[in-house]
Formats: sequence, C-alpha cells, structure tokens
Amino acid sequence: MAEGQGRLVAISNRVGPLNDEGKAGGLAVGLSDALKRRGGLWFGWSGETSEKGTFCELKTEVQDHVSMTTIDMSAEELEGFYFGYSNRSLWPLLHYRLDLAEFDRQSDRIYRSVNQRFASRVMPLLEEDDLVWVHDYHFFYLGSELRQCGFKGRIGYFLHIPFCPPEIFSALPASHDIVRALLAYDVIGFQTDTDRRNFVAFCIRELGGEKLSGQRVRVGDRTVVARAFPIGIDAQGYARFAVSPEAGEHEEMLHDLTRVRTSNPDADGDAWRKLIVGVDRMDYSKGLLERFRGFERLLEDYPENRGSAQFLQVAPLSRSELDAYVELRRELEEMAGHINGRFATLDWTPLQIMTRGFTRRALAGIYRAARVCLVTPLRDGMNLVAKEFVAAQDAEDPGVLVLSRFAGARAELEAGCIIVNPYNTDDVAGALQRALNMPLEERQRRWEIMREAVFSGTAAHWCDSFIDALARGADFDEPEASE
Ligand code: ADQ
Repeated sequence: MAEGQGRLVAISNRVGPLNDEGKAGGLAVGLSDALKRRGGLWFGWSGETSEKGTFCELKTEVQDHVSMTTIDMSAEELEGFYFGYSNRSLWPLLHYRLDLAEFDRQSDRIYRSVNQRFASRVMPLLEEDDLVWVHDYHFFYLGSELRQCGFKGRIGYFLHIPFCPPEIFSALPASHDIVRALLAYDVIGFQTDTDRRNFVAFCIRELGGEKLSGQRVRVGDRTVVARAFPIGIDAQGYARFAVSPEAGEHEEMLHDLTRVRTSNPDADGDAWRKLIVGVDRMDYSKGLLERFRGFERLLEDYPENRGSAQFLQVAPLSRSELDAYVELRRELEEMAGHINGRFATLDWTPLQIMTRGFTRRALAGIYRAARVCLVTPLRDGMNLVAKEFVAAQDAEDPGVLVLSRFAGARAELEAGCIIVNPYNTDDVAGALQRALNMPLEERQRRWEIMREAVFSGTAAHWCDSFIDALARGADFDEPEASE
C-alpha cells in the first residue's frame, strides 16, 4: 500500500464503529483498520435528526488517531435524501427493480442538496494531500461538490451495491447528471466486473465516452479509473468469533433444537435434523419469498426431508418506514404460516423466521450449526453472509453454501458452492436436496476452495487495493479482465 501519502478521509452515510466489538459490518471492518493505520477522518451522518439538520454543529469523537465527525439531518432531509431518493429511487433501480423505483423531483432536489451540504461541511476539515474515499449510493454527487468547493486532491468512490445495465439506469431522470458527477472522482470502484462493465457501457452509449487501456474510461476531458474491488470480511477474526464461548452457546442451542426425540426404546440413540439457515436483512433484493418457495418445493418433491430438515431464517427488519418493506414482511409471514400449516407435525416445525438482531459472535455460532446456508438474492452487490458462513465453518464437518448466481460473491465462490437461479423454484429445491445429502469428503473439498478465496480476499485486502489505486490515480494501469 502506498503508505505516507497523507491521511485517509472516509465519507459514508453511517460512521463507525472503529473497533469491532462484535457488531461492525463489512464496510466498517475494512475501513477502520486502514483508518487506524494511517490516521484520518471518518465523516458522515450522526443518525440523528435535528431542526438545523446539516447546518448543525459538527460532533467529533477522536479514537486511535481517527476523528469520527458527524452531522445531523433535518426531518425533511432524512425523508427526501435517505428514504426518498436513496431508498425509493436508487436502491430498487440499481438492484434492477425498475418496477419498484419511484422518481420525484422533490427528493431528487433534496438528495443533491444533502450531497452539497456534506461536501461544504467536510471541506474545511480537509488537508491538501488527503486521500478522500466516498462510499455508496447515498453520495453520488459528493465528489463533484467537493471539486466545486475547490478540493484538488485525490477522491475515490466505491459503490457497495450493483450498478445496473444502462437500459435500466437510463430510466432515472437524473441518470446523466449522476454519471457525469461520478466522473469527478479519480477512481470508481465496483463490487464485480459486471457492475464495472455496466457503468462503462453507460459512459460509452449515453455520454459518448470511450474505453481506454488500464481499466480507464474517458468522457470529454475527464479520464477516470473504473475497476472492480470485491469487498471481503476479516476472515481470521470471523473464524475466531466462531469458536468463542458465545458462538458455542448458540451452536449448542441449535443442536438441541434439531434433536429428534424418540420414545422408541429400541432406537439407537438420538438423531438430528439437518439445519438450513438464511441470514439477511429483510429486503426484497434478498429473494426471501422465492427462497421460501424453494424450501416448500423441497418438502413437496423430496418428501424424505419432512421431519428431517429444518429451515431457520434470520431476517432483521430494515427500512420499515417504506411501504415495499412492510408489504414484504406481511407476505413472508404469510408464506411461513402457509408452509408450516401445510407440513408441520406435532414434533416438527419446518420453518422458523426471526426478525431480531444477533451479535456477530452469536451469528457465527448459528452459521457453524448449519448444514446448509441458503443465500439466494435476486441481485446483491457482494453478500457478506456467504463469506461469513464459509469463515465460520469447522474444517472437520463443514456445511454447504447454496448461492445465487446473482450475488457478487459468486465470482469468488462459485468453484466451491452450489450455484442456483433464485427465480427457479425447482433449481433451489434440487440444490437443497443435493446439499443436504452431500458426502463429507465432497463438503470438505468444496469448503477448502471457498476458504482459500475468503481468506485471501479479505476486508483489509479490499481496502488496501482501493487506496493503492487511488494513490496512483490515472497512472493506474492494469490489464482488462476478460470479457
Ligand atoms: P447488505 O445488503 O446489508 O450490504 P450483506 O453483505 O449480506 O448485505 O451484509 C449484511 C451484514 O449484516 C452481514 O455482515 C451480516 O452478518 C449482518 N447481519 C445480518 N443479519 C443480522 C442479524 N440478525 N444480526 C446481526 N447481524 C446481522 C450491502 C450490500 C452488499 C455488500 C455489503 C458490503 O447490499 O451486497 O456485500 O453492503 O459492501
């Protein structure tokens, strides 16, 4: 990594935590490590609303040479910027759900003004040789606003979610403005090469740009590096979580839950049901309804699993202020009730759905107890659950990952997991059947392949390669990935 290039300044919607006490997500784990090594600033929203909104006083907390500085938003800013434009327009659109995307000029206006306010509030805190790294779909315009404010240093951008094909993205009224604004960054990072290609295709078809060597693209007089930087997890840290006492307690609880009680004195001891787990924020992009249908089909078409397979779906509520999410919850609960009503027996409930959060250690224990992890998003930038599941397994008796072909993680894990089309119910049921019956030797061989990928493509590696590319800027030269 190009150390000594100046501080790292990270800008993201939410800030921290700097130390992973068992709750940090992928973005926080990757960034906090690099911020602590270099010293720097992490700037974002405080999570609070107040009357003055983005005009409020800055709040700063310093820890391990890192300043974590936040500002509030007003209720109107939160509605227009966060719920409105970010989550009613951009989130569905970028996840290929034009049918769910809503566009209105009021939230477009507020989104731009919040980007502008964040830029003008962070600008006085910047030093000339800072490397500024802006994150995610909340801040498409922030780099160009920083340029307007006069910042001349390096600015990079990373999109955590997919970038949809130009045929879909061009439906967004502001699509040209957004991509032109993105060109103010020096390096634009995506999760996968598919996302990068979609972005480059938009630049070429809609803005008359051209593809240059070294993963660069030129539009008018702007040349930017556009490259895939797949995000990872702290694999070693996660593997340690999985053997912590808290993980052990959760693994044990699930072991008890899956024990088949027998009243037959001639039976040879206890038997255990095979546990299938799913862990996702309750979001329509995660393909939960389609997954439930796949499990129902498993019980229909492979009746030997009745009474011997059990599905636990952990789905913490998310964005419950939005109608699409309220509707999804209703449908999921209804379908869970339908499946249980149809197949349950007095001593077996086929499907359990839980909306509570868990600590990362507890979650690692849940992954470790599972024979199969079902990760079937309809579209996902990366999907860290797939990688966490792999890191949490016991080498002696690893579980099987069933993964959607539409998750970014497919690029790194497909040689070891079972790939499914989440829209194809028979395919999901067949993959589950295969996973539940996979011999130990095959499970171990597949897991080794995935383990290698998860332990080499870590969060620290993601962070270092992005910062390295940003420090080199337009000098960055790297051969194109094969199309
Ligand atoms: P998300 O859509 O949130 O992230 P994902 O990558 O799976 O999706 O990360 C979810 C995180 O939440 C995981 O670390 C998981 O362990 C945690 N989690 C889930 N349920 C939990 C529960 N009940 N209790 C505690 N923790 C829970 C976005 C993009 C992804 C991309 C990431 C990172 O949508 O595609 O991988 O950012 O870039």
